[in-house]
Amino acid sequence: MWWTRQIASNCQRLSAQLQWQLRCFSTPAEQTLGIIGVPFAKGQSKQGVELAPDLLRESKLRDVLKNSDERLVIRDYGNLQYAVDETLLQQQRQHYHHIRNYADFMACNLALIEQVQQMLKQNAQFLTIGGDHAIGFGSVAGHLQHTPNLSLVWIDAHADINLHSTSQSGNIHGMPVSFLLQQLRATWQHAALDKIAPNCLPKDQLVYIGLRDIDPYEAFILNKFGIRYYAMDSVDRVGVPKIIEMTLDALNPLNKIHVSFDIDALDSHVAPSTGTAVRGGLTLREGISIVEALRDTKRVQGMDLVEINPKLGSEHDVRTTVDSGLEILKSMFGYRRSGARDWNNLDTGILGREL
Ligand SMILES: *[C@@H]1O[C@H](CO)[C@@H](O)[C@H](O)[C@H]1NC(C)=O
Ligand SMILES: [Mn+2]
Repeated sequence: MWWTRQIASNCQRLSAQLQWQLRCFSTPAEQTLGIIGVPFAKGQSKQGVELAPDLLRESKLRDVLKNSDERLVIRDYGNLQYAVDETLLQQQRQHYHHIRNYADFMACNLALIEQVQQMLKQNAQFLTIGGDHAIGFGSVAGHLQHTPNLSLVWIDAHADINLHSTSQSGNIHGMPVSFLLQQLRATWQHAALDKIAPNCLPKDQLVYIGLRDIDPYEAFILNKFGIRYYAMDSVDRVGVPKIIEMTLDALNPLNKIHVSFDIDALDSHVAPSTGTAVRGGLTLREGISIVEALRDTKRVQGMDLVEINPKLGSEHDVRTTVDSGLEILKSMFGYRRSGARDWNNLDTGILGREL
């Protein structure tokens, strides 16, 4: 009968429309990811880290992320540009001439602070690709200006919490955390931090994982302020699951989370191409476990991946390091080794009626 066909076709249309609407609602704004490359290499003395953002893009970063969660909408903002002005050069000459490239460090991070806020206005989450870890300051500080109630998980072989007065190398990639904490701000009294990044990180909302090369003054600072850090000896003693549990217990459950991942947190077998490799680090599986667990909180809003240096080691070393970095990103942005996923987007039609 014509009218049954009519009803059937109306139903089909309605159901298609409903499905389309469901799809729209299940692809909410929270699936948008902004990416910025920061080819900054002046926080340390080895050339090459500035090549990592473009190398990751050439290594199919976008496809890897897209395959980890097909609902992700990726906006790549290219590589950050900055210009050094006379005020910063003057600050450097007068107060910070004993550390390397202060003016460049500050100019780059000022631009990054703006960029991160811009990305968070337009996207639910962001990824900053270094460059060396000096850019951790701007990435987290920009995040804090947008989201004052923030927790930070710093996954690294090093604590990166030197002051200009305690650093032996003068390399500023070993100092970014000291710019972020309320308690250490006074040590940067000529940097005008209250003006450029007024929101600080409370020391109880910082957790380190993976440390194994801590300078004496850094150890003093960590202990004096009671900063939580799970060095590799803790990983050995209690294992990664317990460390994740203690980390999540320590962080305010209402806060968003920033994950700053230095590739040198991973063992130098799986991440050889990095400037300050240290043996005895996290296995790739441990690294993946940590980011999977953080991701599962649904609170991660920003991430850094830094210190991949394509000019160090053999071609094979570089490939291994980039692949490890991509595995970490894949798990952070939704891939699950268990196969667990959101079934809504799966076309189950091909399974036939039995399933
Ligand atoms: C941040 O936390 C404070 C309490 O610690 C709370 O009063 C405030 O509403 C929070 N802000 C946001 C934006 O959630
Ligand atoms: Mn680091």
